[in-house]
Amino acid sequence: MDYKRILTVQDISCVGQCSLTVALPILSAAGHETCILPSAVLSTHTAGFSGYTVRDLTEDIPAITAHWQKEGICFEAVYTGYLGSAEQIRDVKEIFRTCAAENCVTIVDPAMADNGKLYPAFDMAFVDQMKTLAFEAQLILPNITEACLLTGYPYREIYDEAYISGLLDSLRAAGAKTVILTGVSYNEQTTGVVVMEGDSRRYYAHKRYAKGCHGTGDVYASAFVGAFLRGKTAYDAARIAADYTLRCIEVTRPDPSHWYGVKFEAVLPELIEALR
Ligand code: PXL
Repeated sequence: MDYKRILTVQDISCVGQCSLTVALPILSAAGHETCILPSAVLSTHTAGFSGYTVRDLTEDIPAITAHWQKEGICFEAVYTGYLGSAEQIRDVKEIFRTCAAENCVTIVDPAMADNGKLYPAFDMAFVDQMKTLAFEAQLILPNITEACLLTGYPYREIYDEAYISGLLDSLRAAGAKTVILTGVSYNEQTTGVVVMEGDSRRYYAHKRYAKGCHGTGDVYASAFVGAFLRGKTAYDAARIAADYTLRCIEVTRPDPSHWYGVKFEAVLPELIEALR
């Protein structure tokens, strides 16, 4: 089996089933050694809770990575998610250079916005830094809002295939390599992802539930990374991650008290089976 040492850089939301509390178990279940670098510690995620605490760990990162360098520790893949500050993005780009094993795979989920809006912690200075990280990475997983912010392409809630095609052209022109564009839906019944690799663009669609769930972007990206690093093609990894995320939503939907995340743990065996 392909056993990879991955570094994932994202926040710890102590409660809320997103970022590291999702990435670590999913990547481990996918069979990879998963090293972590927390970008910040929050009492909860920022979507739907109020009065959450935040400790930005930007200051700690240079010493942590200097220690890894001294120990000769490097990673076969680096996967970034929700980051703590614009300044921290510079340090993360440095990790791509200093802690990368030969042929290291760099994957950026530019987790900063959804539904046409930036998350509360971020501003356009953060977006500008995120562009430099995203266009350096080998693979990015933006949703439509994030892809618009990365390119300046106008955000639209209602769109057609020509709009998505123009958005993908803009990403490519800006320097994006492989792109997994998430949350692409052309009708009420289905949603899906577009996988763009060079000149190839393929769409994978599946059932859509009217109400989205928090944290599914992180579940999706983590399952994608786990599958891709197990040697699946980008399209197959995108499909496996989409089917898994859909199952997470299905097991969570009957319990309205579980509004803050998805019960991804309950369907990990299905992800493991899909990776066989
Ligand atoms: O799921 C993305 C995410 C990660 N981390 C924090 C968040 C969010 C989305 O709102 O608030 C802290």
